[in-house]
Amino acid sequence: MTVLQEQEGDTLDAVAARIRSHVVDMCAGPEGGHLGGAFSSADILAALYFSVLNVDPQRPDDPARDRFLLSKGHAAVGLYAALAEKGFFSVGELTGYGRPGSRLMGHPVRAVPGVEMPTGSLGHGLALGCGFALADRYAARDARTFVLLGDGELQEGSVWEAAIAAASLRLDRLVAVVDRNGLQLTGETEGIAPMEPMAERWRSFGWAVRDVDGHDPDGLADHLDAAPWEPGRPSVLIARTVKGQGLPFLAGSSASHYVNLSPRAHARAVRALHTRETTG
Ligand SMILES: Cc1ncc(C[n+]2csc(CCOP(=O)(O)OP(=O)(O)O)c2C)c(N)n1
Ligand SMILES: [Mg+2]
Repeated sequence: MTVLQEQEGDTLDAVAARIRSHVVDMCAGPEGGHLGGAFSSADILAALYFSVLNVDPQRPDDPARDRFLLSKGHAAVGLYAALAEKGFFSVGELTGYGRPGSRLMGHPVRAVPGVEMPTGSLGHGLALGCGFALADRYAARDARTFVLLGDGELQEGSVWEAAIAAASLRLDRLVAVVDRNGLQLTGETEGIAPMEPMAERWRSFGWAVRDVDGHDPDGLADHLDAAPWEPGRPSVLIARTVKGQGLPFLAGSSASHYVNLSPRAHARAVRALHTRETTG
């Protein structure tokens, strides 16, 4: 039986805090996990699943649903936490993450309720999103498709092919979110392949652009709810984030990218999250 986790009167901040807490627990398991990018996108995921997306965990295949694609599929632990909190499967299932027999693996697959496409090889989500948005148009459905991209992922040329296609097809039901945490696997994106001014780049490709604080879930929800922002143009929200946001000893550091927390590090992380929650 599916256990519904959504709690009445929940704030988006509270949901994001629970997502981070589940991620910390999963990253202490045998598989470890991509904590940094899951933490930078936790507020985005909370806003999407608990305010924006028209999805029903009881009807995950409803043709009229909105779609969400985690193009940066390595942040799977964040997605699993959000899906479990939303009620697509039980929160208890998260303890099986990365263990033999579990469907919750290091990268998401379609066997997991709520996962629209398997992702993990970077650079494909936006093109897939174009396909979903086009299919909705042909079927005369007014659903929207949201795609979450990493900022390092933007170095993949296929992202820009998709950006060109979306603009030329006038796919204004397509919304991209860039998790602009400034870090990729091995260091700073601006040191490796500069992308600024990022808003201008997207604008020049024909997209409507907003450049915002990625750790304000209510603000994020307002922007995403309002898309499309310009008729006939796809929308991209550049969400300014911090990789590992929420854990002082990892935040803003490449070391947060992938972690396998020891019992001691796990206890420290739990304490840090608790302190953050109780002191704001
Ligand atoms: C095509 C491809 N190349 C390389 C990788 C390995 N890889 C996994 S995560 C990552 C860094 C991604 O950085 P970013 O997109 O900024 O993600 P975030 O900072 O949100 O974790 C890389 C290179 C991959 N998954 N796919
Ligand atoms: Mg990044």
